[in-house]
Amino acid sequence: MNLDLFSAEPAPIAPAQTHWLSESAVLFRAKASLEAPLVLNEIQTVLEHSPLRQMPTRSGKLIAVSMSNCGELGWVSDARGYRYEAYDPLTQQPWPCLPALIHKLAAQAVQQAGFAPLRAEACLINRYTLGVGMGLHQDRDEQDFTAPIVSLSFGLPATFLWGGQNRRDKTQAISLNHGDILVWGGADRLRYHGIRPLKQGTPPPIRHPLINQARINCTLRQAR
Ligand code: MD6
Ligand code: FE
Repeated sequence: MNLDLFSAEPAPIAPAQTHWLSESAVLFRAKASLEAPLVLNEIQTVLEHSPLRQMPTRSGKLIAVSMSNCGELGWVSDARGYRYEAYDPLTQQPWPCLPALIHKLAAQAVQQAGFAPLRAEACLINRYTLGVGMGLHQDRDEQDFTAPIVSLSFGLPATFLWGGQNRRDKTQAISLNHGDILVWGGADRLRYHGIRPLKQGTPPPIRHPLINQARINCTLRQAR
């Protein structure tokens, strides 16, 4: 083999693969995988201040996914319903600040997806353990549906169900893997979606207590 040691071309770094799920939804495969250990540390610091908890719904049943938030506003559920709050009801303190790297990764993805810059006021942190999923829902607790949502996934792969504008529309199953970033908005902003109960799967190449037999998902939104 003739190794050209003086080639001006550096070894190409594989670009994150980009998949358009539809008109206004883009999946960037593994886009955050290099930064994952640092992002998980950022999340761990957030959770030391505002711990994960299972929130009750209006009916009194607990949501299976454990949740917390960072940023100016946090998504909460209780006997009064779903809404955004500036204070963590558990600690009665403001939610921890949105960590810098999470913000940077989300802003880059929004730009690459071709959306206007996001005012990321709220970052919901979801943790799924084996057997835990999230039923089909729309994200409609925000005031402005023209702003996109950015979602970052870490840990075990999950099956994301991508539906239509009506609950009964057919869903497409998409695997969300460690380091994947999903951006969606525009015409797709109110699509139904959910997560199948988490199964054992190929673990990511790094270890971190937050993703030991679990999946972490963060969604950043403009809430008001
Ligand atoms: C999850 N995600 O991936 C749940 N919603 O665990 C969501 O419910 C979601 O990923 C709106 C936009 C992106 C999402
Ligand atoms: Fe959602």
